Amino acid sequence: MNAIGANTWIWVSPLTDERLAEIAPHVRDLGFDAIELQVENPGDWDPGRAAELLQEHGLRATLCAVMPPGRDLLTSPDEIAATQAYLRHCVDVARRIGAGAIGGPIYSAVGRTWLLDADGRRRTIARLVEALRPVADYAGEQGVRLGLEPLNRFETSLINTAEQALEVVELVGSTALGLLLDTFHMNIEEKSSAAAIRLAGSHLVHFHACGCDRGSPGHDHIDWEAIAGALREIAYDDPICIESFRSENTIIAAAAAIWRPLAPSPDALATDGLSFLRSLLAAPLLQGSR
Ligand code: LER
Ligand code: MN
Repeated sequence: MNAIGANTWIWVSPLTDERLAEIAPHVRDLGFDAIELQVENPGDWDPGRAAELLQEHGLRATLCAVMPPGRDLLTSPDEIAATQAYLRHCVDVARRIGAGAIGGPIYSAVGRTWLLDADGRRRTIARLVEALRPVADYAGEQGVRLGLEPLNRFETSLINTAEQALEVVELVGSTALGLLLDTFHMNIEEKSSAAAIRLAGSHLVHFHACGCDRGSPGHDHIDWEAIAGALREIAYDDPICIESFRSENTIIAAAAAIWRPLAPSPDALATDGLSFLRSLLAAPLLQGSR
């Protein structure tokens, strides 16, 4: 069965060494196998200390890159260079904490949307491929994979679907570059989340699970049996992480448009989601799930 993780944004933002020292044992006590950390600002927390802490508590690590305004692979040369340096730093952090992949919308700032005609889109994707290739090469050298994450149309206009992400993956042509799929975004953008997972196939390097309202997975209208069936079909065996946020963490809450509590408490969100995912993944595969 896949390792199940929780991201620390369910509880805090930004992450610090002190906060991680409290949350890691808590996440372990709640029953998770993995914890997802984020590099909001390099230096917020120390990767060496985090590696020791996660080892002490027997937690696997997963890592997300964060793309606020100003972090972008499609803007000015200076901003692109700084973003490439940031992503290389994330690769180093992933390596240090033992995360096999870093995921996120590693192409453009979250919330930046603009209209492109077919020709403009072709040129923009070509620029993205040029900017991503050296980062993917570096990740490959370090033995870390990158998961390009499609986001919903309100968070980006560039890559909304698995098919669009795969186009970039194929053009970059590096085995280090794959996809991160997130049930929240797929529920908005894909005709079938299960079909998107099957399309990603062996390129899927990480997976975010949360309800259609960004709360706990389960007890919502997402077709979880079909998703579990597709993940099994493509033999996805890396972690599945619950990704959610709370309105108290104002910067990330505004980026993800979290305006109300999504559960009675962060712990309730995490534990409800964990027990749902464990029983989902343990259940026999339903025939014909789409
Ligand atoms: C990041 O993984 C994500 O899914 C975004 O929606 C965060 O704004
Ligand atoms: Mn996500």
